[in-house]
Amino acid sequence: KNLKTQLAHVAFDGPLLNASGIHCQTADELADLAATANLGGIVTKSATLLPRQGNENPRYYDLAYGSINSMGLPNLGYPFYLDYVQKEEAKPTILSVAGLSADDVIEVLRDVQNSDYQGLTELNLSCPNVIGKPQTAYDFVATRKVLERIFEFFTKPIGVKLPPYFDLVHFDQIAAVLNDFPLTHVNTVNSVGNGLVVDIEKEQVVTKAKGGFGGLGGAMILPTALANVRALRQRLNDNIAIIGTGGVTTGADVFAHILCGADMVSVGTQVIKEGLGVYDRLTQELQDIMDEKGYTSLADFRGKLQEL
Ligand code: RRO
Repeated sequence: KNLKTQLAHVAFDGPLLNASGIHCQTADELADLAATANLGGIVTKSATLLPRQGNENPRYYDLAYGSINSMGLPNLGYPFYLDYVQKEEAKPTILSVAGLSADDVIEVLRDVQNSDYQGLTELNLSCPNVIGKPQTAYDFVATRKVLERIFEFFTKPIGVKLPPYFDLVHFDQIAAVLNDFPLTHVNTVNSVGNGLVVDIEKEQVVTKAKGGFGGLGGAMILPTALANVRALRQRLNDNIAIIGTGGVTTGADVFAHILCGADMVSVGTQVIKEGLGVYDRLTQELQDIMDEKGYTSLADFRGKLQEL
């Protein structure tokens, strides 16, 4: 079977990625990803202009049905990740970039543009956990403005990471913005922002920052993630690829993302629960489903979800 896939000019041996933020902040973690079988490519922790410690602990909490996090964008600063992606040879990379302001984003992307890096970049417009900062992509005017500024000078392949949307009108509105720009891809979804988990024994929240409000991930967000992949695939230009992220715990979930239109699929919470061996298991389970159905490539079923 052939699990090959592609984003813009970049070819991947398989469709699976780590979700940004998952096991990709330090040099050691990134080296682990480079050595992970059945991981098609490597996404970096979202990088900011300056290094950040992130929010106070506890900032990640494991749940039976997923996870909640309030990490607060801890990262080593973009020069580290820009250097890393230029040296990585084992797999294709996606350099994730975030900003505390549009000016920060522009400054980082100018350096990416001026570097020798020829791979993919992804602008995170959807971090829910930076204290006092809204998720940019919920503001359609601000999103258009930052993309206009970026494409005045940026000529390398770049996509965006989006938050989940919950209204069909919002899918129309974000797609209308994104379709006006030469984006390589859209990565959907980031965590479901500002959930609240309650420990009833302690009568307490479970993460420290923002009074316990944090981003939800894992099995509980799968239907939301699939809806976002499907709704955006129905609305975005054909030349914008889709990375499906959210709620994957089985090969069947990977299959579902691809059926909704995903070109690649990333895994976050389940990597933390199970370790990097998860990519072997998901790949085997996906292949078993393809075998059963007689499919030999991802294109045989990508985007082919049927309506009743
Ligand atoms: O670091 C985080 O708190 C974080 C980020 Br930047 C993000 O994009 N999504 C998320 O769930 N956590």
